[in-house]
Amino acid sequence: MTAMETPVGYGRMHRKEDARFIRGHGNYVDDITLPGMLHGAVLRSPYAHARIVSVDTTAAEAHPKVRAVITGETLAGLNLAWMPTLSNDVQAVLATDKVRFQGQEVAFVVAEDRYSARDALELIEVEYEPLPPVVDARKALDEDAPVIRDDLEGRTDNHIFDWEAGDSDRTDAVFAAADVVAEQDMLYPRVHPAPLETCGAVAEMDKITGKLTVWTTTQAPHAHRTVYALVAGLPEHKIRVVSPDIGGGFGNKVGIYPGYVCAVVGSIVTGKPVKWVEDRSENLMSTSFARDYHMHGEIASTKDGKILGIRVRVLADHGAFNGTAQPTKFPAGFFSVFTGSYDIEAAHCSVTGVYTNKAPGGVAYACSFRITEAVYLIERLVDVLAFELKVDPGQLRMRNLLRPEQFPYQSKTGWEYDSGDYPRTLQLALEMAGYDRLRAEQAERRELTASGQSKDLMGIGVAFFTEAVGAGPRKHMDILGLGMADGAELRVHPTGKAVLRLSCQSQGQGHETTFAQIVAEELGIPPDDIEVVHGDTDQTPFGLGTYGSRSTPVSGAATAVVARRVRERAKIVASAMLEVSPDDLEWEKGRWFVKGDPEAGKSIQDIAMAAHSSLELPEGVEGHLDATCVYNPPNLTYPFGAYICVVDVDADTGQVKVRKFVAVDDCGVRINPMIVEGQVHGGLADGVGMALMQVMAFDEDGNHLGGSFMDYLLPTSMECPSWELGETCTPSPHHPIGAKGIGESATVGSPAAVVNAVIDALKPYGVRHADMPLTPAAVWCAAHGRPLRT
Ligand code: PCD
Repeated sequence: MTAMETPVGYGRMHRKEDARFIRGHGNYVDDITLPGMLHGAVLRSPYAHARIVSVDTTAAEAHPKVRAVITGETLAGLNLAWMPTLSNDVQAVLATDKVRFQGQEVAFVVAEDRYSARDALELIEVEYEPLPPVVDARKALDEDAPVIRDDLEGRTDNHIFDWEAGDSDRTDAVFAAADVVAEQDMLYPRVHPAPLETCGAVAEMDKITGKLTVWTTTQAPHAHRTVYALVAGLPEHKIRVVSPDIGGGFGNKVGIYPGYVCAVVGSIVTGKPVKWVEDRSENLMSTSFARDYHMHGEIASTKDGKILGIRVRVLADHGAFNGTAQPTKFPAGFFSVFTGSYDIEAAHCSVTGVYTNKAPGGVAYACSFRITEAVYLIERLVDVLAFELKVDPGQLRMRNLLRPEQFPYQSKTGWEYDSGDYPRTLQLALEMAGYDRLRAEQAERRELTASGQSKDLMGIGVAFFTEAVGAGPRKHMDILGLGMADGAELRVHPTGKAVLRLSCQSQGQGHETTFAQIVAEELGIPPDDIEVVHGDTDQTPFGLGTYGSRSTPVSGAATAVVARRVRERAKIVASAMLEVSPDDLEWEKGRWFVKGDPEAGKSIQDIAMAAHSSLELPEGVEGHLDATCVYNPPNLTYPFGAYICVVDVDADTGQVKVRKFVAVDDCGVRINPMIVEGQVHGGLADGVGMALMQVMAFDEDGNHLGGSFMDYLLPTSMECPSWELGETCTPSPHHPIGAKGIGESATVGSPAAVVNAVIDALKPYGVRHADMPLTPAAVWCAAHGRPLRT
C-alpha cells in the first residue's frame, strides 16, 4: 500500500470506516440480535400468473415453533394488503387475489428460529389456478394479452403510461432534410443490482412506549419512515428507522419491500422483535430489477458527419407493479438526457411503459434514473453512424462534442448542463490509450485474419457520457410528494471535536470519511476529529437519502454550507476573544487572525472552547458552535467522461477478453481522489458484467432463470483488466465546493464502451449491432449471422 498523508481537507486518505469493515466489525442488519427475537420467512409464488383459490395455514400454525402465520387476508383486515410504490402505483404486500410474478410474496411465517420458519412454509397449502402470463413486453399490448392488473378499477389492458420529451415536429423536419439517417433496434436487458448483502429488516414494536423501531437495509431511512407513517397510520415521531452498515445498495435498497412490512406486522402481532432476511435467490427473483428497455433509435447527420438529430421510441417493461424509482414528473426517469454530449439541432423521444408478469422495480441501478439506458442508446447510435459513414468513431465524437464555450448548455430536451470541457477529456483518453497506435495494430491484425493467419479479432470501443446527478431541485423533483432536498447539522464540541449529522446514507461509498473531509477543508478541524452520523432517523435531519449519486451534490453541499455557517459564527467569537471588530479578521485554514498581524489569532479549537465559556458575546449572538442547513440544489450536476475499451475476441468461440480500459472522468473537485478511483473501479466492473455476462432471463411460462449466482453472473477480477484512470476537473459552478457526483459514472459510461469494442472487433464480419450481454454464444451468432436462441 502506498504511503498516504492525512490531509486536513481534500486529498487521498484511507477510509475511516474500513477499520471496522476489514476486521469484521461491521454491524449489518443480520448482525442485529434482540432479546426474544423471532424470525420470519416469506412463502413465494411458484407461478408467474395465477389466481389464488385458497390458502390453508392450519398445518403451519400447528408447527411447535411457529408463533404466527400472516396471509394477504390477515393484512387486508389491517388495510395493509397493498402498499404504495415509488411510482404512485400499488403493490401487493401479500397476494390476496392473484399472483403476478414468480417469487411474489404470498404468506409470512414467524417462528422461534429461522429454520423452523422456513420449514413451516412447506406446510402452507396454496391452491392456484394458473393463468397465461405476459412475458414479452412487446406482446403486452396485444388485443388478446391477459390483463395483469385487474385489481385496478376499469383496467382493460397492460398499458401504464406514455411519455415524451423534446420537439417532435422539429425533429421530424431535421430528419427529413438530413443526408444520412441510421436506425437501430437495441435492448438494454433486464439486469439486477445484486448487492452482496441481501435485503432484510428487524422490527420491534414496543407496546408500552408505542415506539416502532425498524433496523433495515435502506438507502433512504427518512423517506421510509414517512411512508410507514402514512401507510400504517402510525405517528411518525413514534417510528425510528435505522439503517446500520449496508453491504452495497446500488439502488436495490431504495424502495420498501413486502418483507419489511411483514416484519413490522409480525412484531405487532407477536409483541416480539421479528427479523426477516432474504436469501440470494429471493433477492434476485423478487427485488428491484433495472433497465429492461426495448429501444428504437434513429440518428440523422450530414454526409460529412455533423450529427443533426436523434429520435427514439422506447418500450419499457415495468413488471407486475409500477414500482420504478424516479421523481414523480419523470415516469421514464432522466432518460430524456439521451442527446448525450453532442451539439445537435433537435431531438425527440417517446416512452411507453407496460406491465408484464415479472418482478416490479425498475430502479436506477448505479444510474441516476435511466441515464444508463440513455447513454447506451446514444453511444451505440453514434457508433452505428460511424459504421455507416465509414469514419473513425473517436473522430466522429470529437467533431460533435459540445464545446466549452457552450456551457451552461440548454439541451434540446430541457436540461441545463452546468459545466464541461468535453474535447479536453476525450483528447486525454485518446492519448492515454495510445489510440492511433491501437488502430494501427488493429489494421495489422485484420490483415492477418483476412489472410487466414490468425483467428484473433481486436476491437476498440470509444464512449463519451454526460450524466445528470444530484436531484432536486425540489420544485421540479419529488418522490411520493417528498421534495428532493437534504439536511445537515454540524455541532462543534467545547474541545474542538465535531459531530456532523446527515440525512444521506452510505452503503459503502465512504461517507464517514469524505463528509468529514468537507468539514475539515472548511474549518481546519482534522477529519479524525469529526464524527459523521447517518442512517438513524432519531439522530439525523430529514432528507431523501442516497441514490442517483446525490449525496455529494446535495448533502455534500449542505455540509459545506453548515461548516461555513459555523466559520462565520466562529469569527464573531474570535472577534470577542481578540477584542477587535469581526471586519478586521481574516481566515486561514483552522484559524481567524487579525489582518496585518498574523500572530494575533485564535484556532478553531480555542474558539470552540470560548464559544462554550463565560466569554461575553455581542448582543444577540448565541453561544456554542452549531449550524443546520437544508440544501435545495439549484440544478443537477453534470459529471462526464471519456472511456476507451480494447477487447480481443476469439473468432472460433466468441469469447471476449477485455485487454485494456482507459477511463477519464470529470466529477469536478474531488474530495478524496482515492475513494473516487474506487468508485470508478467498481462501476467499470459493473459495466463489463452488463456488457458481457448479465441478463435476467425468463422462460415462456415466466419462470425466472437467473435465481442464483450460478446463472446470474457477476464480474470478478478474472474478467476485468487493470483499469487505467485519468482525470480532468471542471468544477460545478453552482455547487459550494464545485463537486459533482461520481458514484455511478462508470456504470453509466462503460457498457457502451465495451459493446462498441466488441462490435468493432466484429466489423470484418459486417456486424453493426448485437444486444447485450455479449456472451460467447451471442458474439459467435452475431459474427455468423445466426439468430441467438435464448
Ligand atoms: N466523492 C468525492 N469527490 C467527488 C464526488 C464524490 O470524493 N467529486 C466521493 C463521495 O464523497 C462519496 C463517493 O465519492 O464517498 C460517492 O459520491 P457520490 O457520487 O455523491 O454518490 P453517493 O450518493 O455517495 O452514493 C450513491 C452511489 C450510487 S447511487 C450507487 S448506485 C453506488 C455508488 O454510490 N452504490 C454503491 N457507489 C457505491 N459504492 C459502494 N461501495 N456501494 C454501493 O452500494 Mo444508485 O441510484 O443507488 O442505483
